[in-house]
Amino acid sequence: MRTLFAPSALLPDGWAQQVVITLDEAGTFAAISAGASPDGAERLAGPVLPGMTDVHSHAFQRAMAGLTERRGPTGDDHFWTWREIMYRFLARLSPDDVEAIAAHLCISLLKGGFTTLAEFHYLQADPDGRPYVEPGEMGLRIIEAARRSGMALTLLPSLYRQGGFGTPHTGGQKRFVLDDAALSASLARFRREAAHDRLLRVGLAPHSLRAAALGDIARWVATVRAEDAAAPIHIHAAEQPREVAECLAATGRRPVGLILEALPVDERWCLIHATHLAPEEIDGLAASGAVAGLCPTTEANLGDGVFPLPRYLEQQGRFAIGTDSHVGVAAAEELRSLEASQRLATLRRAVATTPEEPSAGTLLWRRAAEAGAAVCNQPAGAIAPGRRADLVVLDGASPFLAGRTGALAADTLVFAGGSDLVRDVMVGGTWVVRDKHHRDEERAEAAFAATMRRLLA
Ligand code: NGQ
Ligand code: ZN
Repeated sequence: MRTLFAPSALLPDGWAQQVVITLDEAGTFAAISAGASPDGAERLAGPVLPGMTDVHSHAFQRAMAGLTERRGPTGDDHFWTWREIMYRFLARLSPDDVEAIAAHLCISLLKGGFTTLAEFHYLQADPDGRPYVEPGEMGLRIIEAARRSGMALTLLPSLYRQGGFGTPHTGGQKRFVLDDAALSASLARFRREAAHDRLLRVGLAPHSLRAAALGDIARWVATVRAEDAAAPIHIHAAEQPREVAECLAATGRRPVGLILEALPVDERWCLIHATHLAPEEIDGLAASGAVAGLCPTTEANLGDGVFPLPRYLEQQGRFAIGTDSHVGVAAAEELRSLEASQRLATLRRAVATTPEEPSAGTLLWRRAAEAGAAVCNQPAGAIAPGRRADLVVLDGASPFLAGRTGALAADTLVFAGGSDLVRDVMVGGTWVVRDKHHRDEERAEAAFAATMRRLLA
């Protein structure tokens, strides 16, 4: 047993002061007591929050951040032209490249307050579109990168079979497609890894209704759930108006409505983006218990649109955050961008609040951490007995946090700070970031830089 003392800590029912946190040997919270004495405990350097889960990542896209911000030849630049650039970028990536990119990414995310990463893994085949000889080769590299960093990982191999509703996949998409045998072999390999790794979980990511037929999705969800009833299912949905229009044309239904109606959606499903929703879809998604996986900095970067948060929160909808294309890598930045998009759309302030929780920073962090961990099948997401000890300790010595604790510290972090205010990060009882430093960061930075120089040469 180990005890930590926090001047203030974000607990399941709000901020508490003078908190003693007891951990057991397995790295799980054993007891939490507020208003306690610091005697004999390790003193933490500032206010403490539960580690955040990053529910949506395509790790390789970190290497593209900043490379796609130029006007194209026609001046008509949007999500679908970005996607073409992305396809050209990934065509040459090797497993070594992906591992170097992912290793650097994990460290950046840990320093940004994320303790778990959900990798929506669709870059699965070799450059010719054939399965790697070693089943799950690319996913194993992401597992290796996460392990070296100390970050928890939920790996979600993707079901990707077609280019659009009923149309074949294109050349740029050939690295995403695995046939049934290859996808089964990958899943079996990842499950073997998870069997002896307490920080690793495995689920399934049907890419989207565009990229897999409804019947295929239903069949694969049933197969995966038969092996593991708790397996998370993540799917992209309704990110762009064109996707909604194509779905309507092909099926007569909007994507989120169709997913809710035709698939066994429950609280272990995460609908990524879910940006373009009709009112009944907002209510239906909230009522299903599924989580909306919002990726605010990427959605802004790609020109996706604005998620209807006020109505969704009124309906008690659950949400989590993802860094997706990794133009941002800090939990605070995602939450700030989420609230900012709402203020721009509604001309209101303090949108993500309730009379009971008036601090937007507190509400956003606590709810995203709780729903994010749950929908990635990770026993984390709150500072509470029985949960894995994933902690983010703020830099109490920062002049910016002088005189601010509790909700004011959360609001300062979310609305005026970022990775700079994160001092120490713990995953499963182990410190992985100490005094703003990760033990592997110099090596990971050098490998990432070498990879980038080669890719850009
Ligand atoms: C992805 N990214 O899978 O990387 C997608 C683009 C698609 C985002 N949606 C590809 N942000 O949706 O077809
Ligand atoms: Zn995505």
